Amino acid sequence: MSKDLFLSTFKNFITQYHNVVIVSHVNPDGDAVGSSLAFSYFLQKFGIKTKVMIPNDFPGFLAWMPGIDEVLIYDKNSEKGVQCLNETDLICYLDFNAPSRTGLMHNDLCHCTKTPKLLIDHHRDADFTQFAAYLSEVETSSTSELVAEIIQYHGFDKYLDDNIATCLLVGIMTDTGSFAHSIYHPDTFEICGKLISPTVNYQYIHSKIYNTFSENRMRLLGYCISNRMTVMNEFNTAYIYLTKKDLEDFDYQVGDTEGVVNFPLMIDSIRMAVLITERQGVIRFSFRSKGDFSVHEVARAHFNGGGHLNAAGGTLNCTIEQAIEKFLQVVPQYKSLLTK
Ligand SMILES: [Mn+2]
Repeated sequence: MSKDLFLSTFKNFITQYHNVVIVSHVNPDGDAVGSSLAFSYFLQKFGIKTKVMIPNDFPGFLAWMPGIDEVLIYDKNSEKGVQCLNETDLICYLDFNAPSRTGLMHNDLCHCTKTPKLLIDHHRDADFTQFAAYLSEVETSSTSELVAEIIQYHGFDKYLDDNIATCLLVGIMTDTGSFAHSIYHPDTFEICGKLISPTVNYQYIHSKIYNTFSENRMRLLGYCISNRMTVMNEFNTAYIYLTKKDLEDFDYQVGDTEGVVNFPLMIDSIRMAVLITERQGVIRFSFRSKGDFSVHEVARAHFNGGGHLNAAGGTLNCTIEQAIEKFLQVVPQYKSLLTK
């Protein structure tokens, strides 16, 4: 399904439905929440009843967003979540494309085989056979940019409001690291220019997202860099690991390690940066890269994950020591690509 076809048939498609659930991925980020809320506000303008549902809690730096109090957090109220899924006549996947990315919600989602599904996403390797309609663009900054394009197609003058613009800016800003990466074409800047207005202040939103650290979060960041970062000069790679105890020592709150993985990339020679954390009984990997080195490939081939060229995630079910050992075995396999 091409983008043109999706856009030209979208209104007819969506207005068949009256009760829509919008779901996003586990450990939701600014784009997951921003694109879902904006899409929800947009659908409400067609008289559609909507519910945004995320598998687990959002990070504290998103708590101020419009509509966030209405979001259903599945792992806090799974009964309500199941009820929502059972009553809906369309399930929209935003900012992910595989049910396995929805954590504990996964099983209940997989039971909804008869409910049609819509996909709006920018991750790789989507299986389109499960979707009644889809907009899947790998070379787009964020799902929020895709939602912005859908709304723009139907007319910003008619459908854009301050809540939608704010949510979309949060998503685009966070998925591009404040417009530092993942920008494939000038449309990203153009569309953001249209979202900003006298009542939607970019600097205010930026400050709400980035300048709201707790003291613990700031000290944890310092600890990551000074005590837990290993630079593997031979492979232009650096990694940081955090044990469960480290997180407890700094009174870890959801979102506190957000952005930590980007710091090693600020070292001139580093092509790949990795954050390895022990959380909720599994080991999580967060990968970032500069240039054309694909961390998506590394995450997919060795760490049960994937994502984008320059940003990806993965998980292993093992101890943190075993996870680091595995990582140290994998890195040399990419030496030629990392040092070219
Ligand atoms: Mn995204």
